[in-house]
Amino acid sequence: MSEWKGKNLKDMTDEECRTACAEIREQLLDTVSKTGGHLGSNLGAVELTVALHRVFDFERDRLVFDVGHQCYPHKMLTGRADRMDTMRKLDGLSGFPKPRESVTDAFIAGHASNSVSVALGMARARTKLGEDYRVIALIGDGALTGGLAYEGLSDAGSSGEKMIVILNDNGMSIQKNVGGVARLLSHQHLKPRYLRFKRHYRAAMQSVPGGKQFYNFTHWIKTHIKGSILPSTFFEDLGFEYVGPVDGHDIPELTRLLQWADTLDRPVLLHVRTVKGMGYLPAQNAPEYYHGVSPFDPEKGIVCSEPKRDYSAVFGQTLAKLAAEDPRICAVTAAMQTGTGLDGFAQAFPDRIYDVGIAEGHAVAMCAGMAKQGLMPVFAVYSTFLQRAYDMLLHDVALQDLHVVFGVDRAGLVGADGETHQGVFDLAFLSTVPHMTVLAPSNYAELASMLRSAFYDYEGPVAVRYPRGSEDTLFLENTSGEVDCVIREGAQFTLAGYGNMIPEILKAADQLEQDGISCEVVKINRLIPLKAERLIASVEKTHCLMVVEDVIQPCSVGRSFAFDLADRGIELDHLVLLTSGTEFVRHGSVDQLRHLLGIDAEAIVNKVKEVLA
Ligand SMILES: Cc1ncc(C[n+]2csc(CCOP(=O)(O)OP(=O)(O)O)c2C)c(N)n1
Repeated sequence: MSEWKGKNLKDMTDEECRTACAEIREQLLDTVSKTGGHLGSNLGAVELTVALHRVFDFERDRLVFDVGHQCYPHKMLTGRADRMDTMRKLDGLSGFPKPRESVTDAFIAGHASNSVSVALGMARARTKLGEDYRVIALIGDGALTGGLAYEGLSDAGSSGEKMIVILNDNGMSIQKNVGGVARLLSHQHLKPRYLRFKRHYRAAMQSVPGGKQFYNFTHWIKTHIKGSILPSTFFEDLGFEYVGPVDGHDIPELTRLLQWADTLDRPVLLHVRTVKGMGYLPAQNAPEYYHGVSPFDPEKGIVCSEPKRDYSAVFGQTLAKLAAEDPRICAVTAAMQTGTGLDGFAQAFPDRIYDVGIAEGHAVAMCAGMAKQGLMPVFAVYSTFLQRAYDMLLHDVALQDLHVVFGVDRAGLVGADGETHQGVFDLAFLSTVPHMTVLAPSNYAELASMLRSAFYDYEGPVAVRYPRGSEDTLFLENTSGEVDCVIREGAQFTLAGYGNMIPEILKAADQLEQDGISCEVVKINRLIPLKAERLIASVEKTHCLMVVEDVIQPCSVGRSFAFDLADRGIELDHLVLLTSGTEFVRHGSVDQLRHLLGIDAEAIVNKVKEVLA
């Protein structure tokens, strides 16, 4: 049952629903400003979510969120309001839909543009199995820039399946939405007033003798006249019954239209206009700052002080320097300009940055075209979203031997966003791409040097993968000139790693030294192709090796190295490979997750002692 403060939404009046919306907004602002998370999208979707819960029953009906970052009001209406302050914390609620949390969460989401495909699959399953429930996809205009959405719409429109696609159009992706889709949506128009008239006209005609035939005749004439003099909407051409745009904050109107959509036995697309950040002025006025927030004071709003210095910022600054020297360099982002640190670059070189929308596959194929014709593109992308572009990387870049640079941001554990966002897979898939180079800095200086190196010292596809957040001051040396190097000498045990694992390994080595175990630490800078001569020399000395990584176990560097050792006939007394394991990694802080996965300093110390014992 969908309820707010103990009252079933289906029994509430419009006025009571409005009050509920105000209370939901208040709680949203209060909790998200403490926990961090997605604010603007949720504030904008409150009325829409309430209307949906008024009309449908999501214990049975299926609501498929696109991206899923706008699901907070849905969680609050489905028995989780009192646990919202645990959201994104270890063992707390997830910031995305999670069927394991509630039967009302129909499907896990996190990556954009798949909702229509998933919903169509559900609708087809329902029809094939002779079951009876509704299926609704809720997709934003930003997610509609992703090609996958059109594959779903094209199939769904022609399928004839009873389903509803709700397009939540707020003109925004994380930043202002881009491209032809944004323009297309501003032209789509079919007045709900016309639909109301049509509804009443049909009802009236059906109640008089012969009225039904008369209605069908006039409907036929209207359709043909309309078709010949008015352009149909894009969605109608795809096979949807299109209605919109409607005010997405008008609960009675939304309720009526959803009820009407529910009476139709075919695919319906309801185009809803909402205001991102609705009800909280700072977020309404600057929605790009309130898409995803860290904890902040709602009284003051987010104070935009000095831009913070983190790996993304250093990437952007370095790229701008390189671009100033070399006119061939240009940057590509898939709707993540700010997140990947490219705002400064965009200001300095507005005609050398391309925001392609949430379209990672297209971004990589486009980079391939740019590289083929003489440019030096860099695609700045989060590790988790690069997953979308694996085939383009193989087919359009590597196979054609093209020099495209990848700035792979948020590589490794990312923390609170959880399973859908952990950057633990990139190494596994990049390691299968022929001619691929992967470099891994452990501090800002190394990131800057490696980025330059990626452009000028290598050919083919080159990825520089760097963690989320800031560098750890425990290791500030720039060792990027070497493919691997000894950063601490020792005699008994070799500890190896890269990226964010280096400070953990150094802490462990300190502790082990105090406990009487001398460890040599080898840092691997180039993960692919792996040519770790220093590491080999070290293990030939110690005969004991532990490789520590925050990536999925298959295709980890440690595994590749183990094969290398076997090839060379080098046998070790002890070989320990620590990784993020073989499972999806849930949400929690990065420190907590490292601890749980057994890849923090403490776990390294314990494991070395255990092995030596
Ligand atoms: C494949 C993929 N790339 C990038 C992202 C990052 N991302 C999360 S939300 C978002 C914007 C979504 O915009 P829209 O669908 O319009 O929803 P809104 O936030 O405006 O409600 C982006 C780019 C993602 N989730 N998935």
